[in-house]
Formats: sequence, structure tokens, C-alpha cells
Amino acid sequence: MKTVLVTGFEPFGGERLNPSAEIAQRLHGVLIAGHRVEGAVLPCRFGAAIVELRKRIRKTRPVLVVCVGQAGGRPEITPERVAINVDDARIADNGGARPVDAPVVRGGPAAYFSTLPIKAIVAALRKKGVPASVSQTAGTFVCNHVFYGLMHALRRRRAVRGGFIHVPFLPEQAGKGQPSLPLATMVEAITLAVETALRRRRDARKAGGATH
Ligand code: PCA
Repeated sequence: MKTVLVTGFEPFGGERLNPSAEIAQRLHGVLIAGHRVEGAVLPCRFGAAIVELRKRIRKTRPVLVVCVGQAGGRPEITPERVAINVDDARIADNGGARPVDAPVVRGGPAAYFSTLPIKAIVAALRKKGVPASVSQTAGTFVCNHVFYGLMHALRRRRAVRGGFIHVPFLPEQAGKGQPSLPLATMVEAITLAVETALRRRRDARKAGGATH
């Protein structure tokens, strides 16, 4: 049976939880559209996170890789459009590292695009009533780092598609007035994203960019 790799991250920045780790663990072993999900939790550390991701890709030989991370403060599920070749950390990672204006891959291209059908995923989520939109930046912390590392690893493997999806806080993490989504909704959302990516090769063509 073909495999889909879904990764999350361990908690970081003083949090006790990371919704992305919970999602990856919940989806481990689940079947989606005839594919078996391999769920993995990556360290929230520059360098080590990509090493672990590549190890999992070698071991599980997935046809699709969806990396998930927490974007506290965002109100929606946000498939990322583009990974950039920059590490620029506002806070230390879980190993104490705080790279500033460093490349993810020395000599690598400035950016890689997601090969997930990001607009079709957003449309599928909205149809189910789940708040979603395309994000134009995954930031410059460990999530963008892993997203770039993923697309760099897949650059010559055209048959394997991959990308990154940010998710909001869980209700128990959100402070007063901060947006969140229940875990069950996020698990459903990532399941639907995987299913959409497996079922369609081409993205939907819909205007969706921000005007600023
Ligand atoms: N979110 C962070 C890193 C790990 C995570 O879940 C980010 O957005 O970079």
C-alpha cells in the first residue's frame, strides 16, 4: 500500500502542546483514499528537523508529504504557497539556536513552490465549513525551514508531491481573544487536504491572493 507522510512539530516557545503533533499522531496508521498515513513528530530545531524529515522520507518512501505546523494567532487552516531560503529566528528554537539571515540550504534557489493543490484544498475545506485560506508566507522560523528542506529534498522527485500547512492554536492554548480551532476540526481538515492532494493532480484556478 502506498504511503502518505504527515509530520507535526513538538511544542515550542514555552507551549505545552502543539496541535500539529497531535494531528500527526492521530492520523498515524489511518487510511485515506487507499493510502496509509505515516505520522511523525519533528523536533522544533533548525537542522535536526530536516535531518529527521529526510530520514522519514527515506524510510517510508511516501507518494505525498504534508508537513503541518502551528501558527498561533492565525484564525484559519492555511496551506502555504512558497518556502524561502531564509532562516531568521525571532525566538530560540528548542535547542537554543537563533539563526539570523542564514540560508536554509547554502547555494539553493531563493524559493520553492508547494506542489500541493493549495487552492483546491482551501475550496474543499470551506465547502465543509472549515475556515481556510492560502498563505503567502510560512515565516522564517523552523516551519519555513522544514518546508524549504522538504521541497529541496523532493526537487528531483517529480512523482512525490509535498507542501506545508499551518494550523491555529488549540482552544486550550489560546489566550483571551485569540483564535483557535478544536483538534477534531484540524484532524478533519488535514485528512481532507491529504485526500484532495491524492485525488487531484492539478490545482483549482481561482483568484485568491491578498490585495496588499
Ligand atoms: N510552528 C513554528 C515552528 C514549529 C511550529 O509548529 C513555525 O511556524 O515556524
